[in-house]
Amino acid sequence: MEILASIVQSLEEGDEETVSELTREALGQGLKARDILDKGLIAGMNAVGVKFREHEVFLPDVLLSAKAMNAGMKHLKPHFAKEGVPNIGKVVLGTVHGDLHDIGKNLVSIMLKGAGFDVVDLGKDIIPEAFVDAAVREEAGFLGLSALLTTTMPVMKDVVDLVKKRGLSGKLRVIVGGAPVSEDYARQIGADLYAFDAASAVDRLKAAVGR
Ligand code: B1M
Repeated sequence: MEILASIVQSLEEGDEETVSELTREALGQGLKARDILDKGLIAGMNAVGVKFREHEVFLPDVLLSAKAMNAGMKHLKPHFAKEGVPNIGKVVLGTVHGDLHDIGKNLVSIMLKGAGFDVVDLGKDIIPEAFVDAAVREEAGFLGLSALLTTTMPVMKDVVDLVKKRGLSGKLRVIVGGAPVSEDYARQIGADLYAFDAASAVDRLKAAVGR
């Protein structure tokens, strides 16, 4: 079986050790980090998501797959986060309150750092006040919000509203993303920017700082 398919399969099985080994091996074979991520780790996680929705696998299985994904991502991280890239802007990033999904947000963080952004990652389950306080404290130009649940998407609006209430609109721009979030939704809640995935988050933010 080709190595990317093996990564998908091991990730579905939640086999952390094998995913880690295969990811390292794939890099050794000269495969691009981006391909290993998209066609191996993300493809595997998507397959797990489908099985989870269809009740073929359950939460503990998904957690094992998530751990396996992180084990693979550890090897890819240095390939995305090039050292010595000049700092082109500061982003305070996190997953919104009530939401514990952080794999996609971590990817966004890695890719932004790789593109030269200074990223302050607050983690997950972050309340609106904590987002805005951190952005002010860090003198960040951007707030990056991630949500994976339809039930936590409204927290993004709370953050946008708080940015406005504190008179920070324009100075502090909000970028939102995550599987259930759309360009339309971003517009509806008054967010400044939307990105479909980590790569487009880099593109959107680079464009916003004129790069
Ligand atoms: Co949960 N989960 N989960 N889960 N989980 C989903 C999201 C779900 C779609 C699964 C399903 O039903 N098919 C579903 C949500 C349904 C909905 O709201 N419509 C769901 C559910 C229901 C739940 C629970 C409620 C289950 C329960 O308890 N009954 C529970 C909620 C817990 C909570 O958050 N309060 C729950 C728990 C969990 C785990 C803890 C087990 C685990 C998370 C582990 C972790 O993150 N550390 C988990 C996982 C892993 C998933 C799936 C399977 C995979 C998510 C993932 O990591 N994808 C997911 C199904 C799926 O999405 N296929 C599912 C890989 C990742 C790379 O993609 O996060 O989409 P993603 O990130 C992308 C883009 O979205 C984008 O870029 C990333 C990649 O380029 N992006 C941004 C993300 N943030 C961005 C920010 C940006 C820009 C782009 O700018 C700032």
